[in-house]
Amino acid sequence: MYTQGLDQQGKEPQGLQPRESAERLTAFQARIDAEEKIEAKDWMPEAYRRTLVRQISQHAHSEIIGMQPEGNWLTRAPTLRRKCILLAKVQDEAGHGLYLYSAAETLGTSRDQMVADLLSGKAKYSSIFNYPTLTWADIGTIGWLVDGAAIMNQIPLCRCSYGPYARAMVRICKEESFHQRQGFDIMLALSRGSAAQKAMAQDALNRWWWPSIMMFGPSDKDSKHSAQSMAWKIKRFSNDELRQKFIDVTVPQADFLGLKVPDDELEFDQETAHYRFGEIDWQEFYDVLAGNGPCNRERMQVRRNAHQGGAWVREAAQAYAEKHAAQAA
Ligand code: FAQ
Repeated sequence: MYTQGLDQQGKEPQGLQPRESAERLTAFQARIDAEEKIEAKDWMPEAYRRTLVRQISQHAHSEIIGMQPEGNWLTRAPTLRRKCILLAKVQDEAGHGLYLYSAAETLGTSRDQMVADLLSGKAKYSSIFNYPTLTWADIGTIGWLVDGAAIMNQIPLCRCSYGPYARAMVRICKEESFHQRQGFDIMLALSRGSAAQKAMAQDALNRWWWPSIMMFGPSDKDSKHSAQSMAWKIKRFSNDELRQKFIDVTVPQADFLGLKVPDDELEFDQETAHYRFGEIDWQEFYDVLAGNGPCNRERMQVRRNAHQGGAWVREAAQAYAEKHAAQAA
């Protein structure tokens, strides 16, 4: 627990202003409003710190769990070239998880604690990774839609008020851009291929469309964190705004592929220059968040096994570091 400014009993040292005095909170908000970056050692309200640890750690967990659906196809990629690309992508996701855990650690919570919260089910990860990858077209669809949605959500995070998160997001977004393109390239190859390949691409789009647009989170009226996160410039756009932007750029891409988005109410509105779309099944979204999606249990079991299986590596690394520290002393 972060205790900067408190003595060992957790009391305010005498003579200092209270940790969260109105003056401090106002001065903090003024820095945010002036677009200054907040850095790790700067004073910040506890709620700002907690919000960031929650969001960044859940983002990190999503990258790590997100390796599973695609990892499932590494041994079955249709060509050596596709296999190399997919391998690089899955490794990138691991790297994103590590930058993000590091960014979150600057806020005073250890990576061990964050991982423990994931494994105990206390911390969430993105709903999208609880769906199965049944065919090779699902790999194309994940790159095209899931990475596409991730980019839409994450480009504004490069301007997040918290410096370490914003800077981590710059590199992550560059890599997500390559991921999106490789996914679209798979979809292009399939949609220009045989009738069976095109049908496989359409089937994957049918299954992934709605879960992808749920990735942006609950509708604005039900989003409990959005208002405060936007005031703190952690989020720059609301969940619904980002969802709409994603739909507006993605539907023409589906048209280009000759695929049909599975939404009979989808229609371009000339007046607003946005697509109108059908009702999202929020019950499905909340079921997945509650742990009852098609793959939630499997994803967590694989992660627990991997964590246990990696214990000897962590112990060996620790023993090595201690040996070197002792030699240097
Ligand atoms: N899934 O009040 P809000 C990727 C939770 S990375 C699960 O709107 P907030 C790369 C939310 O945590 C994908 N839970 O919350 C990749 C909160 O619960 P809590 C991950 C969700 O934080 C590609 C509650 O609902 N990206 O894809 C979801 O203001 C391919 C109320 O929601 C990020 O994490 C959801 N979809 O807005 C990897 C980006 N949506 O914490 C591999 C950073 C909401 O109170 C392969 N995160 N919840 O228990 C964000 O931008 C935000 O946290 C949102 C949610 C937009 C996800």
